[in-house]
Amino acid sequence: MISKFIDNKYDMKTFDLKISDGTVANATETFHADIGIKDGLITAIGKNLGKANKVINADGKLVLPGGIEAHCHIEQESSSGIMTADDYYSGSVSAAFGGNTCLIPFAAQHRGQKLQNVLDVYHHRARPKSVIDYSFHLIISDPTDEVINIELPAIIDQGVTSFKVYMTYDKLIVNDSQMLKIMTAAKKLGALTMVHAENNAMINWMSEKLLNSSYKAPKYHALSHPRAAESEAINRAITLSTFIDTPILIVHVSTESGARIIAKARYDGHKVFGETCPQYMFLNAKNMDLPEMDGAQFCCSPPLRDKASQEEIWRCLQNGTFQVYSSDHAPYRFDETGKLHAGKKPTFTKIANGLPGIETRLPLLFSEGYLKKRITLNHFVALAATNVSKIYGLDHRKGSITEGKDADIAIWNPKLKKVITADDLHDNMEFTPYEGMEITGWPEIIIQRGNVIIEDNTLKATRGDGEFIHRKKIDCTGMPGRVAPELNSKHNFDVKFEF
Ligand code: DUC
Ligand code: ZN
Ligand code: ZN
Repeated sequence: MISKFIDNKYDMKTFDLKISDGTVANATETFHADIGIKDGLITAIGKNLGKANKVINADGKLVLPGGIEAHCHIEQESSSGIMTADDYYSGSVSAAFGGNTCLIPFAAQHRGQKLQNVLDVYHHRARPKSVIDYSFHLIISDPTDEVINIELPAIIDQGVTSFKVYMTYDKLIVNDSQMLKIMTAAKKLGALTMVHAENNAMINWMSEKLLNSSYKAPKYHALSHPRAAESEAINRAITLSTFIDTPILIVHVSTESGARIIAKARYDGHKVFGETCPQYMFLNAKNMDLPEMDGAQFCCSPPLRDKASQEEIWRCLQNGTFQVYSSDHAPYRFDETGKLHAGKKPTFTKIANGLPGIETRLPLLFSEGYLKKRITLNHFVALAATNVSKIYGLDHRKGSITEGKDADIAIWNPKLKKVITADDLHDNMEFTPYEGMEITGWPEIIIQRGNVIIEDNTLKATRGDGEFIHRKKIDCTGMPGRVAPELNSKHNFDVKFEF
């Protein structure tokens, strides 16, 4: 480790806050330094910085950028009308206790809704409640011409520069022509298309076969979403996006076969990103083999796979196939408000899909990834914050400990051991799929734009302290891509396609 700062060039200033003597890590470097904070920004990094109104001694601690949780469902109605258990208060508090200082949940369009109305509703939900900063990704389920040509450009101008589409779920699914239409708009507008890639027909076919043979218990959910359904859809989504040369991010990848398609596309220089989630690294389908309806607590889509898949997903995180590691926090309680909304003993097809995990995402990776030497500390920071700050257009504000950026900092105690238990978590759930796991290394002090929001295991922030962050357009510099020859006027008898 280096100590790269020796000069005291800041002694004329009084900082609002100074973090002294910590080991600071970014995605590219680790060093000992003090950090001076003024007016919500990191204004100095060095040694002997001078006076501050408040000093935090971080000796023996790791001083890291605040995590950015880029895939979570907060105060969102599902397409079946079920509201997530967390609103913007409990969801953001739980995220903060898990080392995060920024969230990007979804603003979900259901069919017939205007995008501006959807976005306004989510602003209205988040603004008075979120304790940490936030942006939104849109979900597009109704890509009419009006939505794509008129409404979407206005949304992108408001700093919401990414959206998710679904290749499955009857009320959300978009077909291939709609995907092309959406992706073409994304290309023109500088936005990123996120894709839930699973083949709907294969899932329906498997579900019908299982139900017809009376296989109804929660664990059969895992069989009803075959691996091939994921890889087929990933292949199709990437084929469409690379045809027109527009950036795409495949979310919550659970299979090695899917990851390989992403890796190949990236090798070929295409603008393709991949995301995975802790559930595919720490859990497997055996967790669903429980009495009665208990397995419902582990129903998510794509589903949990097997032990071998867990190792493969770890490998793809290590080798960079996945740049994004998100919780996919989709909190549905184990009762009639959530998992069991369709009755006390629904078939696996009627169980709400999704797992909680916004608070455990980073501690799990820190303990089992960094401390067990599967990834470096710098790679941990990249996955916690830096990569998504760049991919989703937040890096002008967040994602690293750099002079001029928001003072969003998580101070980690690398030695603190705790057993995960639902009672200790701050979300609005009564279970965690990671119950009983012993984790070493937890965030202890969380700082949001220079304000200490968690200290001594106590929340200091109040509702509404979080701010909406206007994101930049998507920058894929360095990812050359190429449009298909049929769309390229050099190779298509000079036919000009407008993008
Ligand atoms: N997709 C998600 O992204 N989250 C929860 C369920 C789903 O299908
Ligand atoms: Zn999804
Ligand atoms: Zn999700």
